[in-house]
Amino acid sequence: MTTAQVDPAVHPAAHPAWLPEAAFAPLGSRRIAVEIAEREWSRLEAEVAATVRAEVEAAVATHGGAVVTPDDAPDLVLAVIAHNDRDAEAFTVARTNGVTRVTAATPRGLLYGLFHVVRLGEAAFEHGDLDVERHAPATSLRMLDHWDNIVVHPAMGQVERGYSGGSIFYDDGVVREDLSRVAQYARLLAASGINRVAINNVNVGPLETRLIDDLLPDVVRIADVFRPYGITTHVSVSWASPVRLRGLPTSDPFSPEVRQWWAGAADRVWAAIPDFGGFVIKADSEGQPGPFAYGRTHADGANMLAAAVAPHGGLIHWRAFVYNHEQDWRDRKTDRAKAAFQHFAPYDGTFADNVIVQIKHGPLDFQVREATSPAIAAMPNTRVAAEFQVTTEYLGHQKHAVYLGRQWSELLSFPYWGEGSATMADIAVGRGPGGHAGGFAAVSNVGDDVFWTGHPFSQANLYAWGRLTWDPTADPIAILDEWTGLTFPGAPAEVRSTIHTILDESWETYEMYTAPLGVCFMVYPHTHYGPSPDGYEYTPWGTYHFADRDGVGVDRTVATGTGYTAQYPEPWSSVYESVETCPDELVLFFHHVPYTHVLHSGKTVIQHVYDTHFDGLERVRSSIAAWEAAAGEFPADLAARVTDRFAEQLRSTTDWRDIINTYFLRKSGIPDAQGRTIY
Ligand code: GCW
Repeated sequence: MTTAQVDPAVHPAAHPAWLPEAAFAPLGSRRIAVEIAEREWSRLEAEVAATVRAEVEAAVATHGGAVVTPDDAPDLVLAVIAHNDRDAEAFTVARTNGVTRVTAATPRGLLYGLFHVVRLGEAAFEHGDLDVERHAPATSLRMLDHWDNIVVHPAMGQVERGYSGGSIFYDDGVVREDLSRVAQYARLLAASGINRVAINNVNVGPLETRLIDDLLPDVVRIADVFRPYGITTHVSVSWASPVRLRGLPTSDPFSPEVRQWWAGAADRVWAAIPDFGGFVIKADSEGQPGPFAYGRTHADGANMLAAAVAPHGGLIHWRAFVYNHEQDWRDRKTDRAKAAFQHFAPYDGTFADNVIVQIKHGPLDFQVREATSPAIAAMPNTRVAAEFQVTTEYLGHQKHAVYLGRQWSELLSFPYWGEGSATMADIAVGRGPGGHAGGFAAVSNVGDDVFWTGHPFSQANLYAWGRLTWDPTADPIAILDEWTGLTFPGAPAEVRSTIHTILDESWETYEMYTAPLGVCFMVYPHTHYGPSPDGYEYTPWGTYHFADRDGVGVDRTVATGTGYTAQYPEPWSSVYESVETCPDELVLFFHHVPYTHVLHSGKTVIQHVYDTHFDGLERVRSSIAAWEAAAGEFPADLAARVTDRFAEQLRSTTDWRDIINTYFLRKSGIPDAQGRTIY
């Protein structure tokens, strides 16, 4: 029995995701020696050491192997040895004389090494001698942010942008009594590479504000469940905490009383959880309070919090998602895409060492296709984290089968200064021009759903996120393969090939049948599900496409538009400025063009819209056919769920095709060259 077993009386049995017992068979049927030298380990390392032992014991008990001493002819040795590896999470694997040997400098490194062996399966034991191979994460900042509310929010529910049921942490109004599901989750995360979790929504309500106050004992309980898997707990805090919690008249970062209050709060939090990670904060964004109210900058605000947590080695993740959400749509000068750069780049170099500025990968909001955020490249003297969204707010609500590994991989490898230059991932891991590491953060897609993620295939996104934070250069299709192998061990080859057929290019498919050519936001306001081409057009949110009878797209050029292209370094600034060189997939993000504009592909914009929408639906139909042929090979409950989701995806995709095509036909008056039915 592992610590991660779920009490069926409290939670319906959760799907084991990528750690079913069968995945441990190759390891569990072996003779395994675990050597962890007695040392003055920190509490975290000591607990992780116990986890490694418990995992091995459970595996051999199930699969017939044995825990043996190093002298007793083991097949596998897992050893923490005095190592000069400075990366506490690194491990090495080697094979000599029929023995596979995993070593690390710490129990945490060993835990990652253990899961590596699970991933390898039989291959870990099959070969002759293998040279020492070192594995280490690209960064120690590999984070998931939960947008979970303790109390069900009237508009957003329990998990803001959550499509997988309720929260695994909270019942309506309280932290769950039984956190065994969280323990299972911690185990899944550790096996994917995640080592930090923020446990509540960045939109912090009155009750959630109290997590650093009278509800702190609940945070202690959650941290206790994450720790054995090497995961550090973080909390999202409200800028207005001193006012809300103690009735101070102000939250001004320059007020001595406010500074003192935060220092006291940090002291209390770290006294309760000595290895606590830090605070995440969304300030002056979408109605959240922040330092602007006092005429202070974001650097002033972040540095004040940073000073409070610095004595404890804590971090401040300060989000850069700051823009005017009360824009007048008549105002053509203000461009929401410019906001993060405008608010943060001028303060580059002024943030404290323990501040991480967390910037969304794109300048708008996790769209299926938008440009990369220029702000990420504009702060060489700041620790910058790249923020992603695993939950599919704009990508089908975990009702559509959409694998995001390829999208993330493409974004992470975007070379900001041209071919061969530092990429988004390089900047985040500290290999950019200034050499400061901020790491990676993403919004989780997990809830109390039996499959964790609503659509069972959305588990692959969570897994891929963890793996890409560990190695952002990993091949996302190989990761998908790895996920399939772990999740359905021993399944027939058909299972693997069906998953590839459905998921490999599903991101592109989703792009085809939704908003075209980087135009963004043609979704229903608020829910962000389903086609509503003008849903945001005359709203205060700053997300417009300006379609009229002649053309569509946002002119973000310096020459005639909002001037946004100037925020990019060369060559991108010039590449995007000119409609001649702008890549097709972003042409409407950067330019307003006539429907008859001819793309590099040779098609006109309008014909591209029609073709991709007809083809996108056909691609979904092919996925469904592939699914129907192989569904019988999958576990029945999972298959039933997937079948159900596909029915909804087909309905929704048909809506997308017909509504987007009809909208553009009515706007442009230009018929489809192939004469297909448009309404
Ligand atoms: O994408 C938008 C979402 C909000 C979210 C916000 C953010 C948590 O629609 O639900 O708020 O981004 O990232 O802060």
